[in-house]
Amino acid sequence: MLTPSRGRALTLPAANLSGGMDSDHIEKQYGRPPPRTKGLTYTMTARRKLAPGRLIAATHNPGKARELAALLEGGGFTTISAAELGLAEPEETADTFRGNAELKALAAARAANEPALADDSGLACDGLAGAPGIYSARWAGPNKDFRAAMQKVEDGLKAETSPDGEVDRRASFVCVLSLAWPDGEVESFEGVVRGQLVWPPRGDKGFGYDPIFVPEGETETFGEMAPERKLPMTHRALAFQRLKTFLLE
Ligand code: ITT
Repeated sequence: MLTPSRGRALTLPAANLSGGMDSDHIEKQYGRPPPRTKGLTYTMTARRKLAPGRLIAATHNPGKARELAALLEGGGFTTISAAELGLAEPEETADTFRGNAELKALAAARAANEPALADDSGLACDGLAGAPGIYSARWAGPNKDFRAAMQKVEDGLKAETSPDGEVDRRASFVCVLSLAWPDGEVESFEGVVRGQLVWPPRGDKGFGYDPIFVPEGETETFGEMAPERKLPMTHRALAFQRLKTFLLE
């Protein structure tokens, strides 16, 4: 069990503060919130680090598995997915991205007796009050028909057209990455990328909702971008950057 370090002040990335993830985590683990010092600075705990080696990508989604492997390569990690290991796919019973990411990471880590990294992610549309959100995979149905899921998003947005004919096309891709150890320790980090939804879908290079999402400041959809161009600007890469800062370096 880790003990809180004394007096090691660290400024957290903004998303961790606004998401309250780190203060939640500290409160859960030590029974009290982190001491607040000046401004946005918390006195942090010394966290368990992950040693390079094999890491389980606790996913059955090949698009995610590819992106997680690309993010981890170079740091001395090789990944193997839960699908490749034949691990069961746990039911996503939580009502938050973080809850589902943690349950997937813990299930894989316990089943394989090795650390595991899970990703729970999705598309949150402003015009649909955040839907499909944690239901992003479920909107594609059992056959994983993302053409139908994207059509459902578009139909939903059109149905919400304002009286002056405006369709709110703003959206976010959200990702929570959770790293779990077999003894039940788990750490989570969030990344969000803002963008605009387009119709019709464009490009076939990505997966899921990529063909309808244009990230802020870009003109191409994620589906039109080469994987090396898409990955660094994703919700997944942002979450990974935070995880790396705290757990890998
Ligand atoms: P695992 O639970 O096995 O990881 P899943 O596909 O069921 O796979 P989620 O429950 O996290 O994963 O569902 C997230 C869905 O959101 C996913 O199926 C994608 O369609 C979509 N999504 C997430 N990240 C995406 C990205 O970078 N590009 C396009 N779509 C994405």
